[in-house]
Amino acid sequence: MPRYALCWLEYRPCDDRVYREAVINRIRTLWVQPGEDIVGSEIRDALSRLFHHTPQEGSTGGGGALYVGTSDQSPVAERISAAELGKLGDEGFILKEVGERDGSSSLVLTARTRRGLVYGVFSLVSMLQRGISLDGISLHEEPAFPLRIIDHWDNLDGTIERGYAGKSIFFHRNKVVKGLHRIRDYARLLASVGINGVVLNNVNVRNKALRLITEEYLPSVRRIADVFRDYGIRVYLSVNFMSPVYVGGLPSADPFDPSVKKWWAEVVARIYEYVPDFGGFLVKADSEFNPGPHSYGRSQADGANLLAEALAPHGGLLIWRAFVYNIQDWRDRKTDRARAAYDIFSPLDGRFADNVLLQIKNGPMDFQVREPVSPLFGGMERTNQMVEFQITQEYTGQQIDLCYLVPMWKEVLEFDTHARGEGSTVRRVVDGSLFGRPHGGCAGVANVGSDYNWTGHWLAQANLYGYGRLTWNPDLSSEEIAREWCLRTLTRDGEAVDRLVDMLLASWPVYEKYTTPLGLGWMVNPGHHYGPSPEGYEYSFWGTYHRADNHAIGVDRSSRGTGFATQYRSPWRELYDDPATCPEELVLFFHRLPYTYTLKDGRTLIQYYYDSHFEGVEEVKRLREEWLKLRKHISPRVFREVLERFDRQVKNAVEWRDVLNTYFYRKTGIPDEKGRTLY
Ligand code: GCW
Repeated sequence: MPRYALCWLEYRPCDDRVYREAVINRIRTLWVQPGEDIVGSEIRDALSRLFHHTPQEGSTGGGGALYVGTSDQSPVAERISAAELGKLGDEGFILKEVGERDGSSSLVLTARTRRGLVYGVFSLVSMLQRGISLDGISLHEEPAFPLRIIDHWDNLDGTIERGYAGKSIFFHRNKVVKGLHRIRDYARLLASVGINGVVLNNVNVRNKALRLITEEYLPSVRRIADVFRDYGIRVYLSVNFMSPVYVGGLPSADPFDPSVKKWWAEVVARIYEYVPDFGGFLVKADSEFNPGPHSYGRSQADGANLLAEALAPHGGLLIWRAFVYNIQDWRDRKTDRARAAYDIFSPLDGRFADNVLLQIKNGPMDFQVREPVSPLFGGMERTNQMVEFQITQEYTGQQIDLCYLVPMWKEVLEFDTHARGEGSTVRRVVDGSLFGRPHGGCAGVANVGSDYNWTGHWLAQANLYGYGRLTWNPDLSSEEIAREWCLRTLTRDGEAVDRLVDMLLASWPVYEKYTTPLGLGWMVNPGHHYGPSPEGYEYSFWGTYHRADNHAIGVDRSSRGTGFATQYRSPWRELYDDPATCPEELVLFFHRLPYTYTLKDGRTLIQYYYDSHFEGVEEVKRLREEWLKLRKHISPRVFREVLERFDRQVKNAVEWRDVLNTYFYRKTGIPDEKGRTLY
């Protein structure tokens, strides 16, 4: 018995005879560039499992062949014009039907680099799985973002911070795992959706993880990097800013101290001896008890540049997180955590080295079910920027509740910052094009672990898949991505796929309905963050308050309050500033409003909250019913395990409904207009 599923790379034999014949005729012979064993075995494996087909090897010169090789290989160069090949970028590929001299036709799959070939092969495999015709095909794809990274919050003891799918697949009891099979399949899964970087360890770098950058661990890091390299993926490490002290035994980690600079330069040089294509470092500093440059009276730029300078000679990147804020006294109403990143970083624009990227969470707070887009995107024009998404569902149901996040991420990428007039989307900020920056991209916090299905909830695989696909091509719709994933992973039955896609697309709005709609956020149980606790964070030092009393709720972040809304460019700053023009789904993020405030459809705020929670529960029950209708299309194990998750989700939704509605009823004394039960 395999110990894990292969997700969307589990090839179920094709039962469409016509399609099978067509593919076999198109790929009677296969020519793969010598040395490209990985690429060759991927295509052979897929053909044999999907179609029980083993093509002849080598070039016949006639039609019915598939040629796979980089653009400098003669079978490729003979068949595709130099002009066309010249348009290939570093990671792109071309898949094309070409005419042969005898009037027949062949297929060519080519790229400038190995990495491009890997993406091309997996893209071809995806088409074969979905039964897409190769007749007349002419495809040239390039990834939208230069960096497409997955961040792991894995600790060396094997636990995962905010992990909901078992233990780390990299680390076990302070060592790198022995067998690398699963890591290899993980690399295949990631490469198959276009990922090109992986950060192996948690941004909270403690205990043994501090030593990953030393010779104690570098031989093991190399083993992992060797596997990922086969699939074009670079390895990165999270490091602790205080490493010179904690690891090097120096008295200080001050970025201006020459001995600190020297220490980092030596550490980095050693890493590159083991991993010549090492990607770089990810750093969480001056954030949630991780010290940073502020401890030495230095700026965030000083801190980042210190490490960037050590990495630069080797071509490494330094990814610096913008998740910097101070802890707060709940009595203090002036400080606003939402403001922190912009206040700290925007004055430093232009001060970061060219190989530094600022990694900014999608929202100004912390991965809530709904937040506005961070105003830092578009607030810094001379700094490389990355957006950080949370694939792991810390605040969105912890892979017990269904929550397909691609629509949320698309909204973020499509948000218009107006930094350079209309069309200045976050997408164009982080792909580097808007401000002409050399680096940019996306990071997603992984949702995988050692569970058989990798993601706890089988359907949460769609988020991992979707994150990759979106960072490759953000023009794909949420629906297209969901459809691809369902077809490749669950079933080829058209109606069943339609139903599944509808369920996925409904899931985020439904989750929002029964938790904290209108942008409120934060009413979760402290610590683990699952389930409701309306005042769980109200009197803490985390800066995450709603300040409900018996008249009103919410933080006034308008120009009359903390001023957060003024961190945006026009027209957003004006639109957000006024509750009447603020997008309703965010109205309680920006405003403090009385419970009797009238929303656009005429309902009061309190009635909206009641309705939303009652409806949310009904909709979760409907999702469960929909799942029940799919029994005959889904493998028994997946069916059973997903049903078990839906049962838990229904309970969770009921809990949210009853706790929140009761909380508001007791605060306000206002009954539900429809007379439903409040406790
Ligand atoms: O969302 C919060 C999490 C922390 C996490 C932190 C961060 C890794 O609750 O567990 O720490 O964000 O992003 O640094």
